[in-house]
Amino acid sequence: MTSETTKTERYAPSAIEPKWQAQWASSGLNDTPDQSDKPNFYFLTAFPYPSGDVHVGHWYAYAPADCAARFIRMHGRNVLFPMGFDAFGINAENAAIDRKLHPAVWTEKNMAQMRDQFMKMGAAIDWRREVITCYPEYYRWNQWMFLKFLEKGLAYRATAAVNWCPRDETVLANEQVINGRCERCETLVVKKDLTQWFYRITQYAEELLKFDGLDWPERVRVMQQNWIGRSEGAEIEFPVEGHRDAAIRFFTTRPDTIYGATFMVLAPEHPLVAVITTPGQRDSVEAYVAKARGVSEIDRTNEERAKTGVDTGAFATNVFSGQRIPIWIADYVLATYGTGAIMAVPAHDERDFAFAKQYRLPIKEVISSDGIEHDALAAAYSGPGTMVRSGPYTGTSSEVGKRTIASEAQKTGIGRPSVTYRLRDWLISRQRYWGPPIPIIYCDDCGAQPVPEDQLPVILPEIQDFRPDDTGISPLARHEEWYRVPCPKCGKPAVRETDVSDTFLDSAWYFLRYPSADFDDVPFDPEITRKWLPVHSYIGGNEHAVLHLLYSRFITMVLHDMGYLSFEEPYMRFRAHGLIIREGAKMSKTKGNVVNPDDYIERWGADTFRTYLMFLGPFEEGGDFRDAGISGVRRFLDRLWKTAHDAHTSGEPDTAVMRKLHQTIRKVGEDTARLSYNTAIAAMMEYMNVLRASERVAHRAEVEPLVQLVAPFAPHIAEELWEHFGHEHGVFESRWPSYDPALATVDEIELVVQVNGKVRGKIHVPRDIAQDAALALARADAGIARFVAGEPRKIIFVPGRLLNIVV
Ligand code: ANZ
Ligand code: ZN
Repeated sequence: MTSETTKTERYAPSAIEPKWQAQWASSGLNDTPDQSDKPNFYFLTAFPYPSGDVHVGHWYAYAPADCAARFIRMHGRNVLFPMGFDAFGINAENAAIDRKLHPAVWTEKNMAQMRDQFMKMGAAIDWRREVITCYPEYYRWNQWMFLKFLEKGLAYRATAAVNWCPRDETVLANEQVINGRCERCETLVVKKDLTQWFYRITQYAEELLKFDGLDWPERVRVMQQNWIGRSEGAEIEFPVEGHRDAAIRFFTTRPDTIYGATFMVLAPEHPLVAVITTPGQRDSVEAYVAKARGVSEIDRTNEERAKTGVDTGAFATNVFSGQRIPIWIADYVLATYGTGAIMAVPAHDERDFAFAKQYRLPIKEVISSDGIEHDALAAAYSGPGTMVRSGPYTGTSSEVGKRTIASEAQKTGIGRPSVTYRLRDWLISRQRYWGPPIPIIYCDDCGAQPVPEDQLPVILPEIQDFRPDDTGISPLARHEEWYRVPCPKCGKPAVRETDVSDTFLDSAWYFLRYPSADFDDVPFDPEITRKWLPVHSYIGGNEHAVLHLLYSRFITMVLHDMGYLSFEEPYMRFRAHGLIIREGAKMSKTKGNVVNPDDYIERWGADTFRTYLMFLGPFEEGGDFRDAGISGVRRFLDRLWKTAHDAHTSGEPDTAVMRKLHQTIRKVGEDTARLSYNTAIAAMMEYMNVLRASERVAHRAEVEPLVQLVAPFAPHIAEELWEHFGHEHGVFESRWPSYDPALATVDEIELVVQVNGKVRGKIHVPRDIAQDAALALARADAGIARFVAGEPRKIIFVPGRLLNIVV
């Protein structure tokens, strides 16, 4: 069919978008089979919690992910692109409480709405595999895993001073406390003594540091490594005077400084405090201990804060120097790190130095940078050097000293080399309603008994008084009819655990469930799992860098070690998307500047909105949403529409245009593969300009491949134009166009970009680039974009040399 004869209709997204969405749904285009003649590829994006609104932030994560999934499909892969809802948890529960609805009702309503919004985005989701974490068919497997962890000693119950969020009225995992505040509601977290369930993630600290074979951003790996916080050193003990059995064991990363340990400090919560404190010091010690309880961890670890403490009156012996050294308590020593006690070396540790100054304790230099002994130190010296005033070790380098002192301590039986981690076990109990009940039954005679596997799931009952309170007792504990059950072991009356488990446990393994969503008898089918996993590509937010990603890795490693999985890492490639702002400002409801996707779809169409979100900045860095910018993208699609409709088939395509086409195919392919959407779109726009600049009607061979390049970004218009070109099968069943390497080589130059006359960067561009295309590429460069706010007032373009943007 040639198009010269057909009358060109106007591009009307509102007509074609619903049409194709319905068509894709009914043809099952997005229903990915478990096996096909193409290799499988699992493309995952972090599932949302059912807030009821697929907002612009979601779009910013999901539209590019959808683009990548479609792109990979066009490269001949059988791509699984599933979606679900992280439906349990405090967010959903609080929102339901605010609206005076039951969380189940609220969640259901929202999920329906959000599915609809995903459809309007044109997302190629395989909905048959939807995973909803608040359904018993999902969370029974959380409970099953809990039982498996319990069997292996990886789940345990302990009383501990745990993080309590007074606003959410529940305990939090350490990972959910950010700078001393609740990760969710930012309320200051306090300590509370409670008996809780923990997962022994610390047992996997070493494994979690590895990242073998993973393609992850360096930044995320470093964040996890810092969170795990591995420290190498030694554990050594000093005897306490007058207490035969009470040696104080401490962890140090600097055994080489041991001759400079002039006092010791215990955490106020240390169990030996009550044992060793002398009668004369008892009152002041007890007062200090009581006060320390009210101080947040963030304050206790704040380097700037004035050091406080109290003398216990007791003395220890520094076994190495032979000196008698006082034992103090101070809140800068944490009960939960190392052994909760330190040897204080004021000459070489800043905190100890400040403390010694405050309380006039002796400061003894034992490491010297120049090997010479100095009399007074103005500040702690924490660098390396030569050991001085250190008995037989004097003259030894500090690096060597670290090892020799540790092994000497080991020889004499008072210590050993040791490794400490900052990572704490994962507290999984929550005193809330909206989560999976922890499958345990307490019997007076038999203790904590697991619910037998064949009695799973322990169904969360539908109760109306599900609000939390500040007692630390769960809402389910108000429901005798639910929690009174016979002991599974002896049959006597017993009670269920009334806490539910952390939502982060739900999301830690959801990716395993998608491929096996249909299976009732296993959490994930071994054969299906082998076909799809591990996940090839995962896109999520930066906020997941530690919490969710670390938990997922842990759960995967445990399931691997139990023999359920053949791989140890869940996500081979991970990329975090950036955040978008609007006209330079953070979007917020109070400012009233939040972009509502529905308004934009109505005005511009989903294809334009999607493409603009991918165009407005580098995906991993985020960008600035500008209403003026979106019209440029729409103009591009309008032109594509017209050019495709006008295209003819007579004669041969233009050689120069074809050269540019091959260069464009290459660039769009390479850029999209590395999620550099903005530069890929800029390249397509540039090509469009070349097509139009040739002042002739384009040949079909010059346009048709462009429709394929556009398809992952703007799927509806591409499908429509592909059909217009007379193809029997849809554009997503077509293969991504290939390029001729000889034609695709680009003669590139370095173009200097100025903003208001100041050089702000250089970009690599084809020698013959046109002004518009150069401008688009310049604006796609993050370094330059920072200086270009709003629409430029004037452009000065010297082809092949310089672009000056006046704003
Ligand atoms: C003596 C010493 C001398 C230390 C010196 C440092 C420098 P990282 O690197 O973070 O692992 N420490 C040990 N347990 C502690 C606790 N529960 N609360 C507060 N501080 C504690 O830090 C290890 C160092 O932190 C340890 O090495 C110990 O002080 C202190 F020149 O021991 B050090
Ligand atoms: Zn019993």
